[in-house]
Amino acid sequence: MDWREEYRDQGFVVVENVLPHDLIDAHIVDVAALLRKYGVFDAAALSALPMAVDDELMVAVLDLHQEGEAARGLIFNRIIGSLLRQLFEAEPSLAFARSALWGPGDMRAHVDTAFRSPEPPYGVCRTWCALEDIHPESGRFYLLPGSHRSLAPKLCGEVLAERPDLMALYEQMVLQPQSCDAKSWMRLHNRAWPFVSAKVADRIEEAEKVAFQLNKGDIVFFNPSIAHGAFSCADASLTRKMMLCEWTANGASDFALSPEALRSCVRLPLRREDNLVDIGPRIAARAAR
Ligand SMILES: O=C(O)CCC(=O)C(=O)O
Repeated sequence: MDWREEYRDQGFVVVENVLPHDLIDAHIVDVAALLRKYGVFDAAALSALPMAVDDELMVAVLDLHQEGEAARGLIFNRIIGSLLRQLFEAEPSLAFARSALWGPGDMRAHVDTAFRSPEPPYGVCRTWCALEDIHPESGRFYLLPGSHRSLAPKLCGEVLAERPDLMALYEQMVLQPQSCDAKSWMRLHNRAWPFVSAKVADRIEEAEKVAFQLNKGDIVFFNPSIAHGAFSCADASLTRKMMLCEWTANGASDFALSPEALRSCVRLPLRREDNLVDIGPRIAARAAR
C-alpha cells in the first residue's frame, strides 16, 4: 500500500530512523542549556514554574527552534520535506516547532484542529520526533487510528448543531464562499475547536489507544484531527525527549512566519476549499429527521 493511503486511512504513519543522531545530540544540548537558564533541571522544576515564567520559557523555546542551527538542521530534514511535499502536493511551511525533555503527564485525548478535511490534499500535518529511545513508562504518545475520519467530523457536526452562532459562521462559508476568505475559516476553527476537542475524551475507548516503541530519530507524521494524547509517566525520573512540529501546505517555504506570529502560534492562511470538512449531508440528514 502507498504510504499516503495508510496516512489517509489511519491518520498517521511512523517513519523510522529519519533524524541523524549527532544533530539530535547537539539540539538536546541547546535545549538543556536553555532550560538551565530558567532553573529547570527536571520535570518537577518545570511544572513548578510560575505561569508567567513558563510562558516566557515557551517563547524562548520557539525562538530556539527558529534560530538554533541544530534545531533547523533537524526541522528542515530532507526526508521530512520530501514526505510532506508528497502529502500536501505543495511546498510545506513550518507553523511552529518545540521540544520537550519530559512528558506532559497524563494528557487527555484531544484533537489539535477541527473542520479540516480528512481527505487529501491535506492542509496540515504534525511531526512527533523521538529525540531518544522512548522509555515505555515515560508517558508515551498515543493515537486513535482512523479517528480523524470516524470521530472528528462527527464531533464538528455535533458542535455546529449545538451552537447556532458557529452554525451561522459555517453556513455563511458554505453558502457564500465568495464573501469568505482564510480569516473566516480561522474564525470558525478558533471558536469551534475547543468545543470539538472537549468532546473527544468521553467518546473513545481506552482500548483504541495505540502507542509505538519509538527510537531516537523516528518520526510519527500525523493528521492533527486524529484523537491523540500522552499516557501518564510511571517514573518521574525518566526523560521523554521529543520535538513536535506543525506544518501547513501553502506554497511558502522555510519559516514563513515572523517571530511575533510564531509566538502567538498564529497559523498561516489556508485555502478554504482544501480544508473544510463537508458535513453538509450530515446536517441535511439531521434537519430531515
Ligand atoms: O507530548 C505529547 O506526547 C503530546 C503532544 C500533543 O498531544 C499535542 O501537542 O497536541
